[in-house]
Amino acid sequence: MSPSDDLSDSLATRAPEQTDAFWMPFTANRQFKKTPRLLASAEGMYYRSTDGREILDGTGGLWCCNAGHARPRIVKAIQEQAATLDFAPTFQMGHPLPFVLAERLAEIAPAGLDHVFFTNSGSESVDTALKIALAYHRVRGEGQRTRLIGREKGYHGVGFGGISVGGMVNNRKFFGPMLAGVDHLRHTLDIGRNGFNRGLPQHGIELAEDLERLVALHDASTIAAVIVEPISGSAGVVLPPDGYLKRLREICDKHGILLIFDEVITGFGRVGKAFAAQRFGVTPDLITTAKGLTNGTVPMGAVFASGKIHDAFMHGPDGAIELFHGYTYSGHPLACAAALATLDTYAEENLFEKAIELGGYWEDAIHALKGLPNVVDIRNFGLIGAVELAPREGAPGARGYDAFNRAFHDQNLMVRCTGDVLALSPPLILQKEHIDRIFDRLAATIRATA
Ligand code: PXG
Repeated sequence: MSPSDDLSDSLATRAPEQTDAFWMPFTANRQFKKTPRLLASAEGMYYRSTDGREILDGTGGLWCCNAGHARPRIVKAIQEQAATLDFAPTFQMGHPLPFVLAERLAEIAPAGLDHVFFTNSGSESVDTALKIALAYHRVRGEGQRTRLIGREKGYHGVGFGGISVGGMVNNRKFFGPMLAGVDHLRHTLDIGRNGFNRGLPQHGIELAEDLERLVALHDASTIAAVIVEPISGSAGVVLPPDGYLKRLREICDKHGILLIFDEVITGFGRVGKAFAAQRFGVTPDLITTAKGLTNGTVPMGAVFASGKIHDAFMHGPDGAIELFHGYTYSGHPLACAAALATLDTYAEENLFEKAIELGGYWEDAIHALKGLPNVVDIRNFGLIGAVELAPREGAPGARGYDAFNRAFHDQNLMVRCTGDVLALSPPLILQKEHIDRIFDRLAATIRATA
C-alpha cells in the first residue's frame, strides 16, 4: 500500500479535523458540528461510527440501502466497471449497460411501464416525470394541459418542480413563487380517526374526491398530471387510506389526467413487491425512482413511462430528437453496473418479498411501543414504521430530534426524525432478531427522552 492509500483510508474513517467548509444539506449545521454523528464504514445491517461503535441501521441509510451495506456483488461490479469504462456519453452516443438495465427494470415494473429514462437522483426523476407529462400532452395536441397537481405534505425532492408540487412548508416558503399553475390535494394524515391503526388507514378514502374539487375549479382540460407518493416518507410516513389510490386512478382516467407515483422510497421492495403500485394494485402512467435502484451505492434515478406515453413522442422525421431533456450522467456506467448487481442481489435473496414475510412481526413489534411516554401515534406498512411523539410545548421537532440523537449516541441505533416523528425503513435483509433489537433500543430511547 502506498502512503497516499494509507492517508485516504484514514481520512475516510477518522473524524475530520475541520468541519467548517462543508455546508451540510438538510442539517442544523451549527448544532451538528458541536457534536457530530459520523459514520466511517458499514457492512450488512450495521454502520460503524468514527468512534468505533457498531450502529444498527434502522433506516437503510436514508431509505436507500435496501439490501444492506457493502454487498459483495455490488462492490465488485462497481470496482470492475470503474476499470473497464469509467464514463461514456448517452447523448447521441451510447454504451451497452443502460440498454441492458432498462430491459431488466421493465421486467420487474408494473405491466405496461416498459420504458425507462435515467437520472441521478429522486429530485431529477421528479422533474423529468413532470416535464414528460407536460410534453406528452403537447405532442398530442393538448398543450393547454399545463397544470400540475401535488398534495399537501408531499415530498418530491428539491428541484423547483419538486418543491412546487411538494407540500412541506419549510421546503417551499424560502424559494419564491416556484412553478406557476400548481395546486394541491389535501393530505391523508388523520390521527384523530386513524390513530394507532395497523397497516392502511380505514378512514379517508373520500379524500381522493378532492381531485374532483380541483377539476371543478380548474377544468380537467387544463390539468396535465397528478403526482403523489403511494406512501410518503419525509412528511413522517403518511399512508394512503384503503382504496384511496384506486379512486385517484379512476378520477384521473375519467378526466384524461396522467397519474404519477413517486416511488423514490417505496420502490425496490420496501412494501413487499418491487413497487408499491403492484402491492396496491394500482398502475400509474409514470413512476419516479432512485435510492434503492443502486442500493444507495452510486447516485442514480429512473423514470418508468408507459408505452402510451413513450410512443406518443416517437413521431416526426427520423433525425428529430424526440425529447429535449437529459443529464450528462443519465445511464452512467458505474451507476448501471451498480444497479444491475443490485437487482441480482434483490432477486437472489428474494428481498422484494421480505416486507410481506416480516411485515406482521414488524407490525407487532412497533405497535408494542404504544403506551410509552409521549407516543401519540404509530403507523406501519411493509417494512416502514413511524412513531409520532407529542411536540414539546412551543418547540415542535425538539423532542423528535432529541430522541434521534439519543438513539445514535446512547443506543447505537440509527433512526430518522422528521419533526417529532421517528421513521424507520431498515434494510430488507433484516431478521427477527434485528427487529427485536431495533424496538428494544427505540423503547429505551423513548423512555429516556423527556
Ligand atoms: N421523492 C421522494 C418521494 C423522496 O422520498 C425524493 C423524491 C428526492 O430524492 P433525492 O435523491 O433527490 O434526495 C425523495 C427523497 C427522509 C428523507 O428522511 C427522504 C428523502 C430524502 C432525504 C430524507 O424521509 N427522500
